[in-house]
Amino acid sequence: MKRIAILIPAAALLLSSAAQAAGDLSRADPTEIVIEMGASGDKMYFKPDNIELETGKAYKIVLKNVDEAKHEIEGHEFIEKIFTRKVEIADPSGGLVAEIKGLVTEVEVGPNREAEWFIVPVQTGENIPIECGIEGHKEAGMVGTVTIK
Ligand SMILES: [Cu+2]
Repeated sequence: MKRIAILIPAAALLLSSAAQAAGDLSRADPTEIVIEMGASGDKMYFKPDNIELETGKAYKIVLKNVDEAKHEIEGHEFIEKIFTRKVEIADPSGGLVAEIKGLVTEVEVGPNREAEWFIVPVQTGENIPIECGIEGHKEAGMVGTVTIK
């Protein structure tokens, strides 16, 4: 049932953009937002830990892990409110390693690496929780919120 809830907004987005001839959102120039994933002492964090997005706008969320440990970003409610265009992974020199398209429910980033998550929010929501799903990281403070206007 969860899968249906995710697919409907994406389908509605594609239908409405076609009907309004508002342009191809899957190719729109994205607004870049960098979220740093890291640790300081015994605390772990997302920085910033609150981001604000708008429905119908294209975003490139750069997940920049500056830590020696791997980190993830996930959140069931958040995933249901966005359409993922793709996830891109580059090698340290910037060469493309992989471009992943389709339903994404979490993104895990290796130590001192980054990934780019291209999304279009399709539903509004206030203070939608996100967290790192790796054991103990949420408890260490690796949580945040997303507001979609
Ligand atoms: Cu983490």
